[in-house]
Amino acid sequence: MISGSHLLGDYTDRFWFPESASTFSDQVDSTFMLVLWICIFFMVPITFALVYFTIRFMKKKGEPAESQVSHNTPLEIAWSILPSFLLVWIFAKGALGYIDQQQVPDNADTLAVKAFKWGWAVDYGGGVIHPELHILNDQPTQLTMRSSDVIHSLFIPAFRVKRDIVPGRFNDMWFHPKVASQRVSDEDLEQAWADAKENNDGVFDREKYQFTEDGYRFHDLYCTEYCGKDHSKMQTVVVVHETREDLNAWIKKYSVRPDGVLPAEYGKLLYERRGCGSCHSLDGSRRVGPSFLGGFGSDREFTDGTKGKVDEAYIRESIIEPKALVVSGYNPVMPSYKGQLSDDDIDSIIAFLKSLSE
Ligand code: HEC
Ligand SMILES: [Cu+2]
Repeated sequence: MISGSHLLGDYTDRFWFPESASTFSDQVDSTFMLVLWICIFFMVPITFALVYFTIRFMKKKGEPAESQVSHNTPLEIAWSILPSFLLVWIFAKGALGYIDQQQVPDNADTLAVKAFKWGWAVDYGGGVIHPELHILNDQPTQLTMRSSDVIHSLFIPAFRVKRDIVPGRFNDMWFHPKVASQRVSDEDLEQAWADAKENNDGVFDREKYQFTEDGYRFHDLYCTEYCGKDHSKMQTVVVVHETREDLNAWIKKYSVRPDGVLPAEYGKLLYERRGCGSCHSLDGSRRVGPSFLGGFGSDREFTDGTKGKVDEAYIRESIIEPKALVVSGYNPVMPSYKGQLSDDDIDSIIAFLKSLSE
């Protein structure tokens, strides 16, 4: 799980904009700067004139106020028409940028992204679902996004793209990344893992090392629509791969339980990667759902009045069809993972839950 509630990336060497990493960035930044400079251009002389006139035409105390305002038609026409050209300029520049962002190129890669309270699930096909967004450099990429609960909003500051994700419909966005993420050296990666095991219970702190578990530098991706208690933790990373081979190798690495990894260990990995932790704790505390600690083998009462025991079949059903039996005292808000977790994945999760009750 990600700790803290700030961004993962390090912006200390930046004055204000994050890195400009997509073909949209320059357009968005120059529009912003245009508006900013127009504002400064007018604000400075107007402020000076305001202060100057206030002093210049001040009346002594007791003198009656008088008004000599009369019309100056040419002046009024000029200050109405000239600024309207500026407004049209701003509008045209903004509209052209907006139209670009609406027109998805035909050759774009498409990825399905699901937002949920409080995390992200990117579907890479073939059953590989991962919270990080991995894409190919110099390749237009479209995200088709949906939400399993409330309104979220996906924001990638380095790409200058942001769009709401509304439950019950698909929203999409696209971008064209133009800077590949660096890979750190194998030594640095090994050292970070050694540090994580020694000092952090094996939890890899991306914010501390400034690269991912797999050794890639990254951009931030986070939710910008206040969506509940852990909204501020709804953040992940974007990695831009240099080549298609490198991207596919990364995807393959996450496609099945690797050789030699025990089901219970893999179940813990899935628990972290797939965001079960935002609703199920491992320490006995109550979150949106019941804690996994000591759950296996215990008795349950359900909202339909029936009773049962937490066993393999019940866990499997809870994951595939969570609304079939809802534990008393909880709301039926768990999303179904039908088709998104393989049999082996579910067996691994069951093994992990068992290990928490031994
Ligand atoms: C949005 C919150 C949420 C997420 C995310 C979530 N769950 Fe749940 N889960 C719940 C709630 C609420 C319940 C209790 C109500 C019910 O039975 O549906 C529950 C119940 C369960 C149960 C039955 C627990 C018991 O002690 O009776 C299991 C097993 C379970 N979830 C597994 C998972 C797994 C595995 C994941 C991740 C792949 C997951 N859940 C993700 C909210 C969530
Ligand atoms: Cu959100």
